[in-house]
Amino acid sequence: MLKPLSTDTRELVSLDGLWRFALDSEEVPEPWNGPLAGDREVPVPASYNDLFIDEAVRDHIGWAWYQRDVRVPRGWEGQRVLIRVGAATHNGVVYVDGTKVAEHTGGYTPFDADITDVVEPGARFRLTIGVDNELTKRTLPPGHRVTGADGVDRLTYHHDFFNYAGLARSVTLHSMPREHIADVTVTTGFEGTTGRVAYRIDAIGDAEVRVSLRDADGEVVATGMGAEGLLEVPDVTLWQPGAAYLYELETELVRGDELVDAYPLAVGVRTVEVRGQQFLINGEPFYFTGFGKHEDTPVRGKGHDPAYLVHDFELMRWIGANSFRTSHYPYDEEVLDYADRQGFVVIDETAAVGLNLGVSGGMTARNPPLTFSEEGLGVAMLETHKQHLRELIARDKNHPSVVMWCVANEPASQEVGADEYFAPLIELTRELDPTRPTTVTSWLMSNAENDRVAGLVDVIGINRYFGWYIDNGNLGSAEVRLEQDIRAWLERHDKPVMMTEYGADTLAGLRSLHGSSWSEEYQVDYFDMHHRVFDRFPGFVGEHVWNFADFRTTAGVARVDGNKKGIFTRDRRPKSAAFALRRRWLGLGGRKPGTEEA
Ligand code: BDP
Repeated sequence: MLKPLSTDTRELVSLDGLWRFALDSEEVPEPWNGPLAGDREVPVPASYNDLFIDEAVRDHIGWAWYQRDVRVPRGWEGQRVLIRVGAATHNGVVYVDGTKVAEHTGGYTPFDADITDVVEPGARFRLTIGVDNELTKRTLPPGHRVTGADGVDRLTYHHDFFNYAGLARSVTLHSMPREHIADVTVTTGFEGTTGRVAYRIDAIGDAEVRVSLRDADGEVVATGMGAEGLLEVPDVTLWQPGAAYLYELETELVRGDELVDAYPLAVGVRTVEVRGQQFLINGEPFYFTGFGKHEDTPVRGKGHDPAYLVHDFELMRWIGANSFRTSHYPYDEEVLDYADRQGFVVIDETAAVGLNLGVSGGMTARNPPLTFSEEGLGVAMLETHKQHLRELIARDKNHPSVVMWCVANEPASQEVGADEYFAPLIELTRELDPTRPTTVTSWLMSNAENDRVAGLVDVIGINRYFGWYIDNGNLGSAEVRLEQDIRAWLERHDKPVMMTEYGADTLAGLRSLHGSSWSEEYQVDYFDMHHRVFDRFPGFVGEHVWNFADFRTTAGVARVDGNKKGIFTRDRRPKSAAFALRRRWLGLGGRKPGTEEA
């Protein structure tokens, strides 16, 4: 799915800014039919939950309505006119005046509403977008309503981060010609000094397709005709972790001298491969250092914020991180564009978190049904999950920064039915993108012996909390367990194994002479212990600390004002562990500990 851009043939108008806002509880039955009730306004992009001093907004369950007036530019006569919604969490519906023009499910992927037939260039219309945050057995992530003893409904779910809602990403009015480039797919490779860019253009209409590839100086280095082809790039400069280099693929539809449509795409030439227990980028072993992150900031919630984007990358560079995982959902597209330009490596994850009915808000649930049984999440969830994968890969397939698809985080992979559930998903992922490896992160209760999913994926990602949820305060015992756990995975599977999560809650400023848990000293000791263990295994391919920063969670006994496993606080101040990690990671420089190059 191509991002809206302004090109020689396309235009866009940002609809970001303040919109009128109302909850469904405050509304008339058909809010799109007139101005919204009340005088609330909210910014787009932002989650709405933390904006007001009002629990009704913060804890709202169900539909909320956004509205503004929009004018279609006069010059758009004869063009297709669309509205791109970057994300509506988790269900979205779009109305132009009284007409419904789009509906979408999935809170972290974009969708378009084609409004060509219901608007007039030069005229104004009322745009209303409904956003529903309810989680059910059919949504990803899953969740459900629980009625308390007080008769009040609350949402519960099987993950800890707060269920922020709203229009957290940009909304754009955009135009494109009726005959247009609908999609572009590139895959890249190289042999010796010659780069290869295979491309496929899906076009609407019968105009001719023409492509040219420009280097970073704007020089044309290869050209092609036709909807599919292979471009050869002499003396190619590769896209490398930490040393991004981007070409631009200019795709055009032409009829004689007429330019029908044009769309430019950034292309990084690189390869990704799993060989034995190695993870190779451009044929070189790559060692992941970095984080599981969240889109989470004060006040804005999950609202995309380019200032935090730039600052977070700056902090990651400072600390020596070369990569991150988009835990636990696809991030704003701008994050990936920026990673492409900045040379960060990304593990791109779906919103499939909490496929684990044995966990409730981070705690163990009582007598849950088997997660993948019909009584649990069942076949309906499999269909939802497939749709999420299709949308993620359609959106992110061309990013050189993305080196692996994470199909799910911490499912109940030890339960009966997990293999039957995941086999078709992994197959679908490979069918949609044969060029990137797959992973599913494994939770603490699933180990090399009882796991049923690791055999299906290319890379084994383990989330481990020895020294936190198990052996809290006892790093000696935790070290033994951790070593046994990693050894067992490496012995059972001839696949790369990496740590996709390890972390300890730490209250910034709490110091301890005894290294007691929750203190900054404990977090440092906890990581030292892990790194000692990792370095004993040459087959290990990386370490992603949980989490980059403290983040907001649901209320609960296990969380004090949120999840405090951040290396940075929520406002991005370093804890002591940041300096210790920096020493280690800058020293490693992206290479496996113990290898000659390190
Ligand atoms: C893991 C989850 C992650 C949690 C973390 C924790 O993957 O989302 O935040 O545990 O408990 O199980 O801190």
